[in-house]
Amino acid sequence: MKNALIFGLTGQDGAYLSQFLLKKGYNVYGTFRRTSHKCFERLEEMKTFDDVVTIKADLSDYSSIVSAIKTSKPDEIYNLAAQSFVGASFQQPILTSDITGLGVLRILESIKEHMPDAKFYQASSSEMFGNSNEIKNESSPFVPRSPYGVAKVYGHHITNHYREAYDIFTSSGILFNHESPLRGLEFVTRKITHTLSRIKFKKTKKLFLGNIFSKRDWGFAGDYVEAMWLMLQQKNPDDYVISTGESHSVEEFLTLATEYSDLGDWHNFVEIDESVKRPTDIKDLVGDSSKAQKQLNWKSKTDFKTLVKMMVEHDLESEKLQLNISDYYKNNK
Ligand code: NDP
Ligand code: GDR
Repeated sequence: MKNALIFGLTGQDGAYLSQFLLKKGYNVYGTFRRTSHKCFERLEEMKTFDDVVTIKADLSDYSSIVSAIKTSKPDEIYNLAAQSFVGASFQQPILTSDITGLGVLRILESIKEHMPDAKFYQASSSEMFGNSNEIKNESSPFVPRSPYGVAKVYGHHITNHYREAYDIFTSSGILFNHESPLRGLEFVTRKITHTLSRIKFKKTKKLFLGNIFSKRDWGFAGDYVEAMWLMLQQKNPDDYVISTGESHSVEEFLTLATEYSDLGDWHNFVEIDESVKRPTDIKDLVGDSSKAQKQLNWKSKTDFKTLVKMMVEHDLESEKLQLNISDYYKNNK
């Protein structure tokens, strides 16, 4: 049995990847940060919590990274940990650079010193590309437009450097936006589906959004974690763009989600909040994943409509469940 170590186990992708690797028969280890609140909710939802070994580690703390690597003796290491919210990177640029950028170097140094035969996956991002009308592939230039994007470019280049300089198996997945019912509540897709379900159940009245004309290439996280794994099963390390190949605007997402929530015209409850808009943003991002299709035999399976429907249905269901639970307690006082 192979050992896998996931940095960023508690995030959206960590939850899907842990489930995927457990099904493949891996011993799965994953890192978490001490928090004052519950942090394993996603793993509980995916029913993987009992089957993974959790290790406390923070990407700002080199010794905890070394310790995680020594404890798990991994064949494969997946770095999914990051300050991953682009919006927050404008308010916390130094923290973002330290975790999302330098954090990658701390892992790579630990691998070089303690586990040089382990294969390493770096979660690179389409945010590295920035604005231009072209469809992006592995050769497209990086012109990032946020502190997050800049930090990811550093993580990407340092990953390639350790491949070249020290012959370590390091691969980067340049993933475009991928969403799911486990997506963080601040990202626009989940913010929309979660708030719509609260409007539906009369817990709130308004949905405040920023630039609804932004377009993104949105896929399903469950499909994308398979690509991460496939990259580490290749003979040689490499970089791959992972995307669906089509983009949709936030407005399109909102319109469809409102329709699936049966809430009428979204103009009745959506307000544009200027403070949510970013100092710089990317207008449109579309990826060309033909290299991954050819070399990894990977293809995005879930289309846009199915993704929106899945997220809406999940959030409506959980609001309904919460309502039933509170009714139950009211009736059984
Ligand atoms: P999430 O924000 O859901 O998860 C991020 C993970 O990183 C969480 O487990 C979080 O822990 C952890 N983390 C944050 N700060 C630290 C730290 N200082 N030390 C250790 N761990 C930390 O992101 P996703 O799952 O969506 O994304 C996974 C990776 O892929 C990220 O690197 C992201 O930047 C990248 N990416 C994501 C894309 C997407 O569309 N989802 C697209 C392209 C790249 P905690 O739970 O404690 O906050
Ligand atoms: P993104 O995702 O920045 O692409 O980064 P996000 O969902 O935050 O924004 C997408 C687009 O929607 C616009 N937008 C809003 N965004 C948020 N969060 N909230 C709003 O209310 C809102 N209104 C409009 C944004 O301006 C933007 O244009 C995600 C993250 O997962 C990164 O970690 C990852 O690297 C990239 O995707 C690829």
